[in-house]
Amino acid sequence: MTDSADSESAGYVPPKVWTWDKASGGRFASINRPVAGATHEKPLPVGRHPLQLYSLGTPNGQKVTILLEELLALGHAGAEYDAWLIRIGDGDQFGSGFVEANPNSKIPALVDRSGATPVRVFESGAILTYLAEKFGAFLPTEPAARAETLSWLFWQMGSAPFLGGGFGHFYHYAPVKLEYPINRYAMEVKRQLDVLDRRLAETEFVAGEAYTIADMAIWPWYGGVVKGWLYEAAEFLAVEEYRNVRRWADQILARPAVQRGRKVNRLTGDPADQLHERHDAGDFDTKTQDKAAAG
Ligand SMILES: N[C@@H](CCC(=O)N[C@@H](CS)C(=O)NCC(=O)O)C(=O)O
Repeated sequence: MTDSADSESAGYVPPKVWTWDKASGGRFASINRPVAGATHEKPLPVGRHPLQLYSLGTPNGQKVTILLEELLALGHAGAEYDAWLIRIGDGDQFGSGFVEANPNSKIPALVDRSGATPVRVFESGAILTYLAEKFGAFLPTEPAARAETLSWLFWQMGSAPFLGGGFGHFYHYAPVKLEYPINRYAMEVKRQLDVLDRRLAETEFVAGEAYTIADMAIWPWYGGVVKGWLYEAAEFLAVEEYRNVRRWADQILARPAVQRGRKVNRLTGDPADQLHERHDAGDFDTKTQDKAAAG
């Protein structure tokens, strides 16, 4: 199909200058806007732990809670954290306190209050790197291994928007099903899965023989796809083809810290897997949504 035939079939001719059409609809219409900054005054809550996380249990949020749970499992008591829920569907990311923590208004955002001056960190890849360096874990220091880990971490940061914002949006969330973007992004996502599958045929974990922050970043997205958790797209993408990714996804899921991390700040799925806020290690036993409903 030519470009012009495609735009005719979609019935859209771009105007000379784009303007904000509030009525454009779609799943995220109520929160999407073309300007940055706060919409309302709302300071962020602060708990008793050194690390304050403001997040939601989406794949981008899970990366950080998985790392924090892994650090705690290794015995790093300084990784104790309060995980506060940011309801992005309600616009919490546009509150003044959140915008101070992340001027980009997207979860996750971390504030480290362990020192004399609070340190804000935003962008999940930056948060993973900051915490891995702070605790000296899950990011190799030997230059070649470190380069490989950071390469895969940045691969995830650059690739996942095609999976989520591209494929997931047009296949699952868009109010109309359009062949052109679904084809374009399905092709790219399958290419990305093949990149991972070939890599994971060579090595146990994505950056080599050690489990690193690269696995923690990639797993919630690409592990989620092959497990059939994202966009109801497992059959469409024929994920059974990616045998090495499936082997790796199961291996990561078997880790108790991963199982805990993926529950934190989660608002969807089985109530037993939803811990809306985490302020104490014991919350996993007492405060998941099934316990809340029962109690
Ligand atoms: N590159 C960012 C992406 C973060 C992101 O897209 N967060 C989404 C949820 S998964 C969000 O907060 N969306 C709210 C909005 O767009 O207003 C990261 O990795 O931290």
